[in-house]
Amino acid sequence: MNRIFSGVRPSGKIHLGNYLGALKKWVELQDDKQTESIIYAVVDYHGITTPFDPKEYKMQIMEAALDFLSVGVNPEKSLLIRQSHVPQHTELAWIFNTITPVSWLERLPNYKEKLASSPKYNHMGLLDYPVLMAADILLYKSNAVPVGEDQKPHIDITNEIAKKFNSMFGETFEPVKPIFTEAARIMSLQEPSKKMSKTGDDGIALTDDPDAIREKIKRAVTDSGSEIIYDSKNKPAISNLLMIYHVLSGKSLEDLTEQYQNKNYSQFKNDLAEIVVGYLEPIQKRRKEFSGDMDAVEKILTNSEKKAIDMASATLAGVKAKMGLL
Ligand code: AQP
Repeated sequence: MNRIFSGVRPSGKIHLGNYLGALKKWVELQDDKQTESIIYAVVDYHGITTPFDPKEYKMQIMEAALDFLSVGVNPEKSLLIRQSHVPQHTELAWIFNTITPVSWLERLPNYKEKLASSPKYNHMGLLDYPVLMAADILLYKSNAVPVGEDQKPHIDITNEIAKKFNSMFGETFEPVKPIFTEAARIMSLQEPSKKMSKTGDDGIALTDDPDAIREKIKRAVTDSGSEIIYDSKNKPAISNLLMIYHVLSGKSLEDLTEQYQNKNYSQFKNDLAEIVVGYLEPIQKRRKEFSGDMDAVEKILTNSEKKAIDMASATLAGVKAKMGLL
């Protein structure tokens, strides 16, 4: 049985990459017979490892929670928490810090990339991000994590930490597996060699209005040659757009290739824009409903956090007992 944990940093507007790589799967897993428990988190302590505005941050955290609810995270099936409201996350991370070699963290690609984009943010929190992520997952004895492909090295570190803890203090944690979707790496619409990100300016946010979506897709770069075929190596830009079209429309890549055989990029992009607009419409409608009652959203979070604290406390007590801390 799968015990699921996953999270999103409230570092900006949640975009189609986050949705297709993770959130869409989150919703599907709620109805999977193999699912035993689910915790989805706004990982606000991870969010402060890169530049953020404290005046905006509280709102960004609630915006992320709204996005979770609007895409279909159901509080009756999943716990929906703010990481910083369950203090056991950082407590377990501290314990894991004492068994994690710094060299495991320094070589991670995400650390190097984030450091390159904000060199002044070279602090312990950025380096330590994967240790906190290991704590997030293992705190609930989770064994399955739906994430985008960029998170694979962090899942590997989680397993290394779990293995090391087990060998030092006795069997405690099970191996963790990542769950990837078909669209595990949606690329930037302007630079298809980079992944779409919240901090980039070209991501399609789940909250973008129809005109903004049409404009972003119209401006998306394309590859040389006019063929509309899926070939991620030689045609990364059009393949990325085709992948988005395929997942949101349910049409196969082969059918799409056939449909656009004698059509140009502009016809293809117009149709894709309408697919995205149509797909996001009900999500945006639900978001409006939830945002009309933020007290209810707060209640969903606090109820979930109470339950999460009970689960987390049990794991932490077991960990501490094994380490001679109780
Ligand atoms: N482009 C992407 N394609 C597929 N999946 C993606 N994810 C992120 N970008 C893509 C997945 O979304 C989940 C939440 O991501 P995150 O908030 O934990 O952190 P991130 O990977 O740092 O996300 P961003 O969007 O790139 O934000 P910024 O710009 O703030 O760094 C994860 O499961 C992630 O894999």
